[in-house]
Amino acid sequence: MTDHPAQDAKSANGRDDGRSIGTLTQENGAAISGEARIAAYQLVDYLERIGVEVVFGLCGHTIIALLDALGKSRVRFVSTRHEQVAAHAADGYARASGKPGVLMTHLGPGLTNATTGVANAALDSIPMVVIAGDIPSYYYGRHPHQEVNLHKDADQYDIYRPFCKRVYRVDRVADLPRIVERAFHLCKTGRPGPVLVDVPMDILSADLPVGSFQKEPPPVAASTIDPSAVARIIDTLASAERPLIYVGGGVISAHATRALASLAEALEIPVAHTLMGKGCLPDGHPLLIGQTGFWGVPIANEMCRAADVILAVGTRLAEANSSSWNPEFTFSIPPTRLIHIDIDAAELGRNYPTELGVVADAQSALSALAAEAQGKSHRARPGLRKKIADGLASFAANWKSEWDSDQFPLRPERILGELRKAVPEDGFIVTDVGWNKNGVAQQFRFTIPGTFITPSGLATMGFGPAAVLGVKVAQPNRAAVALIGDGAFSSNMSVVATAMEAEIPAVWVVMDNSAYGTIAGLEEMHYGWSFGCLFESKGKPYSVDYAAVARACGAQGIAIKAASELGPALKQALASNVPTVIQVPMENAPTPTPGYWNIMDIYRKGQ
Ligand SMILES: Cc1ncc(C[n+]2csc(CCOP(=O)(O)OP(=O)(O)O)c2C)c(N)n1
Repeated sequence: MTDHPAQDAKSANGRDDGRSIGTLTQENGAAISGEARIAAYQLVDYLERIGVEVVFGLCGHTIIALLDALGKSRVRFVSTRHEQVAAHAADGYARASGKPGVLMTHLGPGLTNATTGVANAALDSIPMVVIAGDIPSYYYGRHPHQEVNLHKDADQYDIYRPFCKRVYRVDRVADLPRIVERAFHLCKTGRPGPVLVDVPMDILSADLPVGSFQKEPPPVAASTIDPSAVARIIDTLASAERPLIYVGGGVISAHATRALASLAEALEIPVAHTLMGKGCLPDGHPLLIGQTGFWGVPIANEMCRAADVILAVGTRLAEANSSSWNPEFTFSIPPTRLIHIDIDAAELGRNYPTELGVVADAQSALSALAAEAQGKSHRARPGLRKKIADGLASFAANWKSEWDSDQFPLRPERILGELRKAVPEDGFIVTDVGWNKNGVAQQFRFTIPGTFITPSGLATMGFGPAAVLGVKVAQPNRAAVALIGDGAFSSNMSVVATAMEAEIPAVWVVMDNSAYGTIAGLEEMHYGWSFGCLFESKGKPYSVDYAAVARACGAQGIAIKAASELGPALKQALASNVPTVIQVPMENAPTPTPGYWNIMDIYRKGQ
């Protein structure tokens, strides 16, 4: 007996594990005899062996061999109602566990449905392995059912080429072990990202010699920084008048936040960050000045602009956080001097002239820099901490009273206020795009790195409702709340059914403004109305009872009717251990935008 009931059912030939004794053919065509086992079962055994706990996916005729193997293994399979949901859940799992997310999809429409989720992971440098079924290899080019073949036969894997670190198609079963090992190795080394392994269904059902999956991804030491570069950077920072450290998501994913704090404190240097870098120092740290860019905070933009030297670490210096690279708003490089450390050489020197670029892991680089900085004398920076505290306080004064507002529909800030009180410090806040992402990045306080999970590079609406599933699977003992707009929730509502089936007690707080509010606001600002952005029926606001949708799935659904109900509802939801949707009517108020976004100069209203 096994500990999995399904494993006790024997297959028709009396074996329960896909094994057969017979003659096999080696790669060179020579016959060998020995024990063989179907590739799909060996693949799933391998996943188990290398520590894969969970696979997210959706079935199709090309992958049921894998499903049979998964069902008989210890690897958990979370079956979703849409492949985009599976991809975002695998992404959320990777962010909250630090391990690669694993996604399994059917061919053609399954793989294309997952595209958005995989691309979202790619642009946020999230490690992921995508295993996709494909048409039988012997039908390549005959245009079998669901083959992608308009420009090239059997071409589905090329759809993933622009955003995957590597796309593999397995043309011979003997290649499967090597390719799967490479996929797990590549997805997490260097700059992490998704890797696709596209497997024709006949190859999943082919025999492989037992023990073919031998090789495991090698342990890889982090890329380090040259000692002479360390000395040069520390000398530059210590002698600068207004130095600044600018931090991106690479610092969080490399677990380099302690080293960052140690460096900043040793030389008394202020720290600003990108969206993905939020949490790099605990909010409230006296040297932390917050997020830069369009939705940033004024003191962060101001001090970045005025810095004489910036050390940027683990960031792309991307458009949103750099105010579209307009020198009047966030970075003025030159005259500011830039030193840039990143794991990916392609990021160095692209958007700004760079005095020194370093290709290194953020953890090893910041640790080396912090060690060199200890005890080092540096220029005095009188008044720095007061300047930061005053700057942050004067901006926060703009919305301070809204955090307690009793207004109904609620002010978005009140929702943040209740959330901060109800969710433990080590709980996860998973956002989507919209007020939720921008407001949380600007105004919400985090003290534990990695607890803010948000879609940055692709900024995908629909990420939050699904990613929270993976986050909660990765960290079942910590709270996980998705703070999302009604547009985002309605684009992926099937997540509630999946949470019920897979027993994932996620909480979704739906900020309901009956609109794609952020875009509605933009259109209103530039064109005087919000055509195409409001939820309406017969010319009147149209509102969905999302709480009732949750109840229809068997989950908890709570409709908030007064501001004072939100705090108790959150506490109850988190304590209940039941998937819960909390629907919160909210005013469509814009997030403050202290920075700049070039799109504002493009809109032109005509007749
Ligand atoms: C898949 C996708 N489609 C469109 C957009 C453009 N977009 C950015 S914000 C937004 C509105 C989101 O609406 P909602 O979830 O209700 O949040 P709100 O803006 O109201 O806070 C849209 C449509 C996007 N980012 N992703």
